[in-house]
Amino acid sequence: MAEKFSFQLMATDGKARRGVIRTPRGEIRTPAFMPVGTAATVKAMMPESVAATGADILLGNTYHLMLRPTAERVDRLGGLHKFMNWSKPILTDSGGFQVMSLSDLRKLTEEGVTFKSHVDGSRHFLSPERSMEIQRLLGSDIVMCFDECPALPADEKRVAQSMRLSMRWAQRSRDAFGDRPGHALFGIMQGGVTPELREESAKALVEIGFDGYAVGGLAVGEGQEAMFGVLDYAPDFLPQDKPRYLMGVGKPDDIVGAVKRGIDMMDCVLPSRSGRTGQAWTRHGMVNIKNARHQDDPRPLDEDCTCPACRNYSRAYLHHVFRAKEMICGMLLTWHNLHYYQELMQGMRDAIEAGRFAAWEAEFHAQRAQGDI
Ligand code: PRF
Ligand code: ZN
Repeated sequence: MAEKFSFQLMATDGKARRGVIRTPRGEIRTPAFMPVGTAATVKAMMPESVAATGADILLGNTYHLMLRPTAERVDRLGGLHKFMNWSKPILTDSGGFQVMSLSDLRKLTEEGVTFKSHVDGSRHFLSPERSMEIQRLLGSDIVMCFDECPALPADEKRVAQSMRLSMRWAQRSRDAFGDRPGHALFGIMQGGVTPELREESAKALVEIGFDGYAVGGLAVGEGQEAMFGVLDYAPDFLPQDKPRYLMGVGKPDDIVGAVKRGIDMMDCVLPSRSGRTGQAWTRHGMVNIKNARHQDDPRPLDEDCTCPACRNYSRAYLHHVFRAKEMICGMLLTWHNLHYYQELMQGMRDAIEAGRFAAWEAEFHAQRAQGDI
């Protein structure tokens, strides 16, 4: 019999949780940060390097992969893990969110979304059933429900209608996913910044029953204060014994604030994308390597960081390769950023286990307040 998917809560400290997700492709230590591998690659990184930063799981995208190279082709080539040479778990987003933000000429109905590809203008259709099929063909370990995330600004009536559509799609996703031992299906809570809608959404999802629950519809322009406002109550609507995933978050301080409020998993393009635009994240905040103050600086980005960018290269070198638009700049800064993010997660996991999350968080904020020196 196939190994099962499970979540074990090992320790809590306040609302922060330390746990482990077990899958046939390996364990995911939580709180977990998932690097984004949209187009079957974490840009600028070899998969073994991504693993070396400490990542237990990657995120892939239904939307991008269905358009290019197509899910059927990935399936014929042995699945996404083999195709991209990543043998650990992969979570795939369902496509709805990306259709709304990236495609042209979208038409939304009860049945699903018709849209034009941002790659070549071709017409496509996504529905809960088709999204489940694509994620199965890709070989995803953690499959996300097909949902709709309303664009901001949106009034409460529109947010409520959209959330209820997402809940009907969640039931259709559950029915289409079926019973697949070793693979998990996560529901996605919507409801904007309205507590009653968040509660209604959570109840609908729990009634259907999922292996994990995502908080969707945040980090879409509402600001950190409003996001934390929702995270102060929304995780409490979800079962204690299932993983909770905050989609598309975020900056280091967003991540720390989310873990403090009971989130177990996150993903964001920020560490990889900002690496390619010359931004490095360190304990002291964000460093812009483009800045002329680095041009004669023989020191590494961060004296205490053990990543290859910091062990082997100076700020002066990183500045130079940025200015010269050399590819190694994006490679080194992405590696550093992913390493920093994974160290942040390890720091929080250790702190929760030791029951000293509050002290760890105070130190995190104190180091950032110092600034880059
Ligand atoms: N739904 C899905 N994917 C997402 C989101 C969502 O609400 C977000 C919101 N931050 C990011 N990615 N399916
Ligand atoms: Zn480093």
